[in-house]
Amino acid sequence: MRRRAHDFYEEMRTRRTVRDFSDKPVPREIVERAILTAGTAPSGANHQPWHFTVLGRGPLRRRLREAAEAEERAFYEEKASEEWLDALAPLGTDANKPFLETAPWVIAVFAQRRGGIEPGEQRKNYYVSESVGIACGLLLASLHHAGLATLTHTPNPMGFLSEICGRPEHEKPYMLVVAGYPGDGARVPAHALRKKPLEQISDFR
Ligand code: IYR
Repeated sequence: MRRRAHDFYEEMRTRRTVRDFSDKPVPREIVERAILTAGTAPSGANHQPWHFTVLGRGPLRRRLREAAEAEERAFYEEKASEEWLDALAPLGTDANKPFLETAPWVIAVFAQRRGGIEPGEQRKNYYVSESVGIACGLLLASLHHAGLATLTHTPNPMGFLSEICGRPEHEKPYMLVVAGYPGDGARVPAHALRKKPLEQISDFR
């Protein structure tokens, strides 16, 4: 048990958010398996209030990039407070999101306000955002375990995603997960390597 807990930590702590992706293809099966893994997450009343729209490379990806970059430009040039821009500075992000076109896969995650378990059901869902957040964590862990780099991306607002992916109004666009191989010479900011020690993130009583 100790060894398994230790080994899992050692593996997960090598996960890095990457913002520069290669166009090298990744088999669809890897993404399918990661989504099945995400689908094992606990959820309110086991309603599994998530939907994953997987965008391979193609015309939708250009639309996605253009729409996301338009929102990001508004964010970086007008909407973001000085405090927020200051917090982002060590990451070196900006409004350009070429990876939305180059990476082999972009997974758009939707949170279903209504659904239930059976296909076509429209029951109220519970703890939607908690459930979908956990599922996204498992999705990232699975993709990392498979040997892929990932990026969680949340342009704000994300309404354009529903239209591009053809999803209904009662589903809230939750997050984009980009997956693939890092681009040649991809680098991660030193800031991202600083993880808080156990004493700072926990206490035992
Ligand atoms: N969505 C923007 C800004 C951004 C916000 C946070 I908080 C980050 O941790 C990273 C980026 C973008 O993707 O550039």
